Amino acid sequence: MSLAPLGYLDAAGQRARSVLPLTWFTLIVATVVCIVIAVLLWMAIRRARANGGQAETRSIPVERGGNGIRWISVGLLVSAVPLLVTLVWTMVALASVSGPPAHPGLTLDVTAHQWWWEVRYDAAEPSETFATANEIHVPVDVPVLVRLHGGDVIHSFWVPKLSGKTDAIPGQTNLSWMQAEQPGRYRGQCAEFCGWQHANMSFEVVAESKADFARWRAAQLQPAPEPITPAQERGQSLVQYRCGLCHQVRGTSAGAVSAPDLTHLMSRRTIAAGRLLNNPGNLIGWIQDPQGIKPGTQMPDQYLSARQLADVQAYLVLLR
Ligand code: HEC
Ligand SMILES: [Cu+2]
Repeated sequence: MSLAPLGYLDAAGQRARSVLPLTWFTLIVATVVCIVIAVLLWMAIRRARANGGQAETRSIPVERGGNGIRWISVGLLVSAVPLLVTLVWTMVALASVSGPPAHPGLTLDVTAHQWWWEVRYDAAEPSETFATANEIHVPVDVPVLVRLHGGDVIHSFWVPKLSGKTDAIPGQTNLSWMQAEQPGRYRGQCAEFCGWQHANMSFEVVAESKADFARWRAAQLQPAPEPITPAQERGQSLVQYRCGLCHQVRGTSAGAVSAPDLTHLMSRRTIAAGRLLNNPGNLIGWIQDPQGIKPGTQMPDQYLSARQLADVQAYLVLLR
């Protein structure tokens, strides 16, 4: 499965960019400390070896003006200064990323579920709102406010290249935000252990030009395409009565919202929160055996006949 890389050592958005220098600073300091300690340890071991394997049992008195006290002072200073710098720097970085944008160009409601992400696009008009899953489209250079909700247990929303971590907690709305600088796909991941399939709870942020975003949004607002062939018609009625108690397909009687919205399923690159690439073959595999692919997932195995599976597939691939 090839998701966009989950890199946190470079940034593609304003919010991540203000944390990046601090990340590098602490990484370099920690690496230097590790190397210095390793070298000192190695020197001590060599010295003991040179002594015929016997540790030196000479005691050095720690007294004022003596050599011992001077080393302790130097050691304290060497560790206190970087710690102090890190503390102040952390406060400054926190202050610059904590405030959500005062005038967001787009507001999203993201609900974290075991183990997938529900994404709602708000608008003043109810007919202009829609939901999708595990793939968040945003326009570049626009501050995007993300209201985070917890569907069941505590999860954490993390898009390292664009935005820091913010927890999604049941019964509480936390705010996060991002502002992408360049078009691209950025990997996101649940960053708070939330159960068996925590590792398979990924998503992608797709940053695109304002025109591309407007086109995508207009397409998402459309109801599902109508079935054309008899197989697609059989598939649609099957989806309505077999899948519609969890899934929604707007424009049909499948209207439940406890699972990913399937209205424009085929517009997404992956399924099952990044677990599989979205293609007709993987779709069949998933529908037949979600428990084998993502053990413990909230979608039960469907036990469809080969004919039913083919019909469902014929209908689903229509949902662009
Ligand atoms: C009991 C509820 C339930 C039923 C019934 C159900 N599903 Fe699901 N389905 C889910 C849940 C929950 C997920 C999210 C699983 C995950 O990613 O961990 C899901 C995920 C999916 C996905 C992946 C969507 C995405 O964007 O990631 C597809 C496709 C899908 N289901 C198709 C179907 C079809 C077709 C049927 C009927 C034959 C069906 N489901 C029946 C609950 C259900
Ligand atoms: Cu999670």
